[in-house]
Amino acid sequence: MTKLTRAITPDEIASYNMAGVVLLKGVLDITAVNMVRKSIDTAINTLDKSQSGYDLSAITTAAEQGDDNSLIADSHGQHDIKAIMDHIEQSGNEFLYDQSPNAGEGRFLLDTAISSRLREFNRFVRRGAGPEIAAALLDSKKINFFGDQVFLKEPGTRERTAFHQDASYFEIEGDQCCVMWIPTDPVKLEHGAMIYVRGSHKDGHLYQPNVFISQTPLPDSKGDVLPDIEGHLDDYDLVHFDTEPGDVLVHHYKTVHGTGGNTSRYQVRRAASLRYCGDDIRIKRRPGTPKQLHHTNDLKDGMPLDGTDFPVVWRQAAAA
Ligand SMILES: O=C(O)CCC(=O)C(=O)O
Repeated sequence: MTKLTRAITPDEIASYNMAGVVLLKGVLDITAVNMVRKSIDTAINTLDKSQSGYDLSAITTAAEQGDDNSLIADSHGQHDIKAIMDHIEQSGNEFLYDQSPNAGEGRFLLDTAISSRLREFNRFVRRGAGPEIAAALLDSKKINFFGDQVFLKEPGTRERTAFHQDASYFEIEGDQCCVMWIPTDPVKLEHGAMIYVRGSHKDGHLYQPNVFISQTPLPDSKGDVLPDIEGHLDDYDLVHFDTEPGDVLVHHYKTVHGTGGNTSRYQVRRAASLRYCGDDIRIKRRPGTPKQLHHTNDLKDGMPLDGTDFPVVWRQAAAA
């Protein structure tokens, strides 16, 4: 039985393929949205127990204040935060901030792999609408779940999310990978809506991953240098969408995207990001990418996605 409130249309599939992003209006029901919101809240309320959970606003504040003890205390899990902050300082890049009267009052929080910690969310990523959406867009015989992150920007969050391309953070290669951004609050530009460079999934570049709060690439990462999009917004074919709970924004994993801070006064912006892959995706190790501490298997170049780390969540029905 379908978990979608409606079918994905041929026009939506064409938009995904041509622009590298599509807004699927109202495809999730209220029960799914409420469960995702509750899961984000649970993850965020237990962020200190996650090895891959970060308060990026606390990190920018500590870096500005030269509070090395806090940066070192944060350097226990997925990232060496102190080394990354030193690397940003050496690069000469600034943190990317939005200006507003309340800038700095809110926090930018993120966590990775909450499906490995929260049973209901794990069920949703495997048995909810995500696999069906991926199957409709990726034209694949099977769909593997690849991973998840959650993002929260409180009102008054000054930190932008730097433009980046997910492909260079993911240790895979191929074409059939999509990312679903699932907002659980109404989102307009002022709350930190996702902004995409239309068609950038086809420009042939694999850009260095960056540190999100600055354009500085992650230490030791490889790839092309991403241009200064924030500094030249008019030069790019940018698109953003106002979204409501129930909507799902889906982008190709090579589509370049970023967001503003949340300069609104009262509205939090919570979203889950789910990643799914199709038949042609293979493992490709990349130096300098974020450690995926929840993975249980040793990954080798050329391996297809499989096993408990990348479960098959959808298969095409056999012909009768
Ligand atoms: O929500 C954000 O600030 C960034 C999300 C993002 O980059 C993603 O889901 O790929």
